[in-house]
Order: sequence, then C-alpha cells, then structure tokens
Amino acid sequence: MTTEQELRSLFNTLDGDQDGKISINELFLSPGLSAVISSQTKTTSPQGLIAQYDSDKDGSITFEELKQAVKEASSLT
Ligand SMILES: [Ca+2]
Ligand SMILES: [Ca+2]
Repeated sequence: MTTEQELRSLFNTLDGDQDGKISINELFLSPGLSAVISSQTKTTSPQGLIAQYDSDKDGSITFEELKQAVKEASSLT
C-alpha cells in the first residue's frame, strides 16, 4: 500500500509540465514510474489506467483520480 505522501511525490514526478494532470504522454515518458502506477492500480498499461480511472474523461489523470484508482484497486484484493 502506498501512502498519500508517496503517491503525491510520484504524481509530481510524473507530471513533467506541472499542470496538475498526468497525460498519457507523460505516462509514456516515464515507463518506470508508469509501471509503479500500473501495479498500484492493477492496470496493465497507461491506456488501461486512463480508460478505467479518468472519471471526467478529459484524457488525463488528476491527483484525485489517481488516489481514487489506488483506493479502488487496494480494496479489490
Ligand atoms: Ca502534466
Ligand atoms: Ca481526468
């Protein structure tokens, strides 16, 4: 399980242009970090992550969406 603080720093590292959202391009730019996100959210790819957890359908993942994704994934087990 990842703490909110760890998740926040992961999010900030992935958000290369610091606009507060992780786009699919940013996920592809950091394959190592994307793999961590994938394992935390039980998805297999950046596309899968966005397809499953982009709740407002803007094509990118906000911190709130990421947090929700991790929460949902960890309560599934
Ligand atoms: Ca961004
Ligand atoms: Ca979104």
